[in-house]
Amino acid sequence: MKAILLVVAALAALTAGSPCVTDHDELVLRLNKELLRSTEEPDSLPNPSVHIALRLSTHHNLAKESQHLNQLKTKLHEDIQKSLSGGQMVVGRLALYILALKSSCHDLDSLTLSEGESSDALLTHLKRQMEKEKEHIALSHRPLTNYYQYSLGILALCVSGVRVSSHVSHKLIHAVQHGQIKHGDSLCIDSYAMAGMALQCLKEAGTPVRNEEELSKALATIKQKLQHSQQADGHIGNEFSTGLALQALLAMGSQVKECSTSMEALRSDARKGTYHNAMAISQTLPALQQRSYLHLKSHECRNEDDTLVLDAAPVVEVLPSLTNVPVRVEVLKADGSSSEYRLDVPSGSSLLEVLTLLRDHQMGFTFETEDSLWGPFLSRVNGEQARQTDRRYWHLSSDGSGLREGIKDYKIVTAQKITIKNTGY
Ligand code: B12
Repeated sequence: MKAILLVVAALAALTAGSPCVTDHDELVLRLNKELLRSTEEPDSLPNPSVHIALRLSTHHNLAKESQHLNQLKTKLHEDIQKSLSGGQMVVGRLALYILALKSSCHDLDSLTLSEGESSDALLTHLKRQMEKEKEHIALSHRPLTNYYQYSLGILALCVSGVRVSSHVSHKLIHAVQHGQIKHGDSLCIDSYAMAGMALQCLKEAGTPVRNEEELSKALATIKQKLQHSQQADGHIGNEFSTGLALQALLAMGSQVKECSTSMEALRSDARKGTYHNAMAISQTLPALQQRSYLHLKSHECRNEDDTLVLDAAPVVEVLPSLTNVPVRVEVLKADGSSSEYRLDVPSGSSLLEVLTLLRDHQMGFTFETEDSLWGPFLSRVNGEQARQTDRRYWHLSSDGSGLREGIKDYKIVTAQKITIKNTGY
């Protein structure tokens, strides 16, 4: 009996001391604060995904969140208006903007965008953009943007109580069932997750679809794809898709226990500082708090906590690195021609710093970037543009492995060969 009691006591001590029990709240709070701090960066465009995560969180700083909402309504609004006037697709950003407004319980009808002569409500524009996407899929089997944004569009309409046309939903269901959802040339967990939340929303809203059975099958396929993509360390896809995948599983009714391996994978990444990009935090924090974008449907902005305070910004002294590492940069153009550059860079430099050094040293290397919610996207190298309209992009890899971060976030600490390849998808 004494022995059994000892075992029980030892087990209890073990569980109490397990990492998922001890530092979960602390990690969530840290990420929450980092996300709030990111809204204070003066130059960057206010990020709607950050706003959604702040609003879905348990802890709030209502004054700062309201300031951020105002920035979205001015700066992001203007940015979307500019793109729309220039004839560009705005599905993803508009959908995130609508979800962000919804997360703050803002009246959606009070805001309009204009296209040509007419000025219409945001949801009317989103519906119109989704029609364009649908027609493009009918013609060429892919959206003008991508299935991640197409799903976001459906989700934003559905969460706002707008009926999504059965033709629009059918195109997503079909893409899921025919494995057409890719990131580059590999399976895109992020997009399957977003599709899962969008289709689940339609199911719960009782939205008429072309075929009920097909909708259920697509949801089952997504669930299965997400579950089968879970690795031994708990990641579903990679460290940047796991949060979205968990959100989708939660939305689709799966139980995601706080001590599950996937949750532990997120916490372990958070401890290591993997989530320093605000966009990455914004897609992870809701899952850590057992929340998904579907919660926005019934979100009420009442009796909210208002205890989240920012401590003084930590003073980070960046000491110049004493060690240099050799880097080779290879550029492979669309016609197969290649150029190689060699240089030594201070250990810890970002790839963006490396490319800037190369350009400044006038080795014949040039590059340009485009801003995105994730940071600078490499768009032109040595005068050659890899365009989304041509289904091409500059793929980044290091010693043959695809980078899992962009040029600003990826840090170089060891000798390596970076390959920048104009790739079709
Ligand atoms: C679609 C997509 C792509 C498409 C974009 C073109 C298209 N078809 O629309 C393609 C295939 C080109 C692509 C490329 C890359 N991608 Co990508 N992409 C996505 C995805 C699934 C959706 C993005 C989106 O539309 N968002 C919605 C709109 C509203 O936001 P947006 O900011 O305006 O969208 C633009 C940017 O996100 C940009 N973009 C896409 N990927 C990346 C990656 C980085 C690092 C940056 C800065 C920008 C960027 O393209 C979008 C359309 O214009 C996300 C998934 C996610 N969780 O966000 C991954 C994701 C953002 N991509 C990722 C990565 C790693 C890349 C690559 C670096 C891969 C590589 N090894 O080369 C490259 C970018 C290289 C470069 N030239 O700078 C990671 C980023 C993780 C991180 N911590 O930075 C994500 C999160 C996927 C993942 N889980 O790993 N991507």
